[in-house]
Order: sequence, then C-alpha cells, then structure tokens
Amino acid sequence: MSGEAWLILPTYNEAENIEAIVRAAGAVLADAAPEGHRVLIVDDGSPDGTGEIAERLAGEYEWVEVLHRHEKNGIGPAYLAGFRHALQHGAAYAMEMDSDFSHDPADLARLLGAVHEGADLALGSRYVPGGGVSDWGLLRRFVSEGGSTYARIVLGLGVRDLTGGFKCFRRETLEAIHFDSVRSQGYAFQVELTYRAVRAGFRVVEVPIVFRDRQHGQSKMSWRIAVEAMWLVPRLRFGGQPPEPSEAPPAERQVRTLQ
Ligand SMILES: Nc1nc2c(ncn2[C@@H]2O[C@H](COP(=O)(O)OP(=O)(O)O)[C@@H](O)[C@H]2O)c(=O)[nH]1
Ligand SMILES: [Mg+2]
Repeated sequence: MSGEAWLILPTYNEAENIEAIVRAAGAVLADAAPEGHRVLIVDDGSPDGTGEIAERLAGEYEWVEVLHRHEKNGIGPAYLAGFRHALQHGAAYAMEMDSDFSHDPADLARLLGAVHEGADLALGSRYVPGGGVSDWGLLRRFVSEGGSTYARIVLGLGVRDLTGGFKCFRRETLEAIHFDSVRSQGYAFQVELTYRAVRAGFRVVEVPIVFRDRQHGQSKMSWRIAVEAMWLVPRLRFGGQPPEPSEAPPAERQVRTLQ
C-alpha cells in the first residue's frame, strides 16, 4: 500500500469549476496521500476554454497535468485514457471524480482511507446509510436509485450504488479487470467497472457520500446515456463479455459498508 495517488478529472466545458476543483482536491490529497499525489485533467477540447485554464494550472502546480483529446468522446473513453496514462507513470491508486463539485473533494480522503485499510475498490455511495443526494426531486431520485437497484438485481451484486462515478481503485484492481476493453459510456461505464471488479473477486467497499447538484455549468448526461445503461446491464450479465474470471461470490459477502 505504497505509492502515488492519481486523481483523474474528466472535463467538458468546466471553465467555471476546474480551477476551484483542482485546488480543493490538491489540498485534500496533500494530506491524504502521504506518498504523493497527481491530478490529471482529461479535457475533450472544451470550447469554453477549460483546456487553457488546465494548462495554466499545470504550469502553476508541479502535481497537475493535462491530457488534451480532440473531440468530445464521452466520459468512458476519457477515463480509460486517464487510467492508461496514470498506470504508465507509476500510479499506485487511481481515483475518479466529477469536476463539477457534485462530489465533495473532502471525501477523497475517505475513499483513499478505505483502500489503505484493505479495499481493492472504494465506491462513493449515495445509497448506503449515511449517504444521499442533497437537492434532487422525487423523480430524479427514483430514476437514479431505481437504476442502481435494477442493475444490482440483474447483475446479482450486493453493491447499492452502481452508477456513481466517485471511486478509488488500487492499481492491481484496474490491471486485473482489463479496463482497456471497457467500451460502455456514461452510467453503464461505471456499472461495468464495478461489475468486473466484483466478478474478479476483489473487495469492493461502499463509502457513504452526499451528492449535490452542480452550481455552475451544465450536465452532459442525457436520456440516451441512461437508456444505454439499461440495455448494457443484461448484456453484461448474459452476453458473455470478457472478463469472467470467476463466479461472483454471494451478494452479502461482496460488499462491506464503511460508516
Ligand atoms: N473529457 C470528458 N469529460 C466529460 C464528458 N462528458 C462529461 N464529462 C465530465 O464528466 C463529469 C460528469 O459529467 P456531468 O455532465 O456533470 O454528468 P452528471 O453529473 O451525471 O450530470 C464532469 O466533470 C464532466 O465535465 C466527455 O465527453 N469528455
Ligand atoms: Mg455532474
């Protein structure tokens, strides 16, 4: 359990958020990652100038770097490029977080802590005791929690929050699940990474988090992405997609919740 912790921040039109989120995450990781940290911004050619701000931050902080991609290609491919780069450069831990303050950067310390205590993958979870969403209406709550429940039942998993995107992987976990072959997007991308980790026998721990709506900028998620996730879930389970290294253990033994 030693080595550098990398935070990957996917951005598309986050000019209003990127500077503050990088500074906030850097402050948390300076304490929480005693062996060093890096923040990797993966920007898909944002027309609002996010990439230029990211470059300025990389000039200012030695621990910031930027991957520029030419066109908007979705959050899945952005994370895959980020994971690849982080592992090539020696990351011991790789973390995912939205760049819009929906995830509280302070919680990075708890995710990293869970992995330091033995988890192979720590998930920020809205649907375990102590977790939640702060400003969603009833419909949005129902759709999100219903989506996680649907995926949990179809996939036979014990994980309560399958669609969240606030995670910390141990390097060995990412390598073993062959992340490079994940093709799904959006929510389905998050479901697939977690599904593969559970199937491979890794210890997945849910850490309660409170998710809040972004204050600045616009969401890029769409109904198309939610519908993709609905289709992909049964394909993951029954379509024989790789890798299927072992039978999943019973749901109650897969997951532990940290309070
Ligand atoms: N690089 C990249 N980042 C993206 C893309 N789509 C969304 N993001 C980022 O992914 C994170 C989550 O997206 P968001 O639109 O807030 O989704 P929501 O929270 O589900 O509404 C944010 O940091 C976005 O800037 C994309 O196509 N490319
Ligand atoms: Mg968001």
